[in-house]
Amino acid sequence: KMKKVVVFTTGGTIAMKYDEKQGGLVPAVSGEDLAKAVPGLDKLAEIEVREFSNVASCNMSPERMFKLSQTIEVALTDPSVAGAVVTHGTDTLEETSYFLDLLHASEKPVCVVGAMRGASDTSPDGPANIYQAVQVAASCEAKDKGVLVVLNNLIHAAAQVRKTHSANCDTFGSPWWGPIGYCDQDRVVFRRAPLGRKVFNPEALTATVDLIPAETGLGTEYLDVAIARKVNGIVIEGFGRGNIPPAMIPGIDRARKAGIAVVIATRAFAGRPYETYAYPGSVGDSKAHGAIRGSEASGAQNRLKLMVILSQYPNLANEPKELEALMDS
Ligand code: DAS
Repeated sequence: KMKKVVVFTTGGTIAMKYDEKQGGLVPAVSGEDLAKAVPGLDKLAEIEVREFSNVASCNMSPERMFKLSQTIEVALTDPSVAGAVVTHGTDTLEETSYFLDLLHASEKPVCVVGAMRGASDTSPDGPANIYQAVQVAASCEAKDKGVLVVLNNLIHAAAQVRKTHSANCDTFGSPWWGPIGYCDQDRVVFRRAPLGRKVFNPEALTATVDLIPAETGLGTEYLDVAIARKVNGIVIEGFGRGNIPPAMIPGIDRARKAGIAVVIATRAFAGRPYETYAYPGSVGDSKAHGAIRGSEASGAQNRLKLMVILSQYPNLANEPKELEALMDS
């Protein structure tokens, strides 16, 4: 019997066409049309298309990601459903994929897919990418590997993938790690599996978290704005090992006094932030002022993770050791 795959469409260039009046690509293609544009899709699996939204991915928000996650997980509880595919704009695809991965306990595959060329462009990449995403979602090999990103024949783990080029079709990469598999004509080939996934299950997404990039010469300006906004957490994207301008440190003090969790991430593509150094602005210094280490994921991903964790365990904002154990994993 043919496997069933549910395709959730959210929008993105994959579902866009050129509009002469507006002079650019705009959302134009329905979920049904998307599936119809893929020759041979019906031979891979029984497809059910559900339109979740049709927006450019700059409109994605953590709240929408949470709703999408809940919708997918409910669909996957149906024993007749083998896996899910999500079509998504590539701009924030790595955020939504990571968010879905954080909440994905089922062993069934969820594949997130996009396209760099619009549906009306010459040689659109969307149809081939959708074909491959369904191929992966319907495969036994993809089971128990969390949320996967499938584009340009390659399969990436959600926690490792980044959009690396603003326009090229070969844009998704997993810096330092590489893809975990690829799609071939007859089957899906995996060579690695992501390790160390931790799954959370907050009832609602209640926590707010701001992401603040360290900038050379920066003081407490943005930290003070976040404190005034009464966020529950702040992720600072530091340099290299997580070092930040020393003039930001008094802002960490003020945030911690207000009960706001402060997490240090790195703007480097890979590697963990760590208290290697003891000079002003180092992670050692930030930690002495109440901040904690995040993980080797991007600042944006650390932000989403902190939102999820503080939504599930609000009291951890004032338990730095326990919070760090969850964040740096
Ligand atoms: N249109 C952009 C987006 O929605 C880019 C894309 O989808 O490739 O993210």
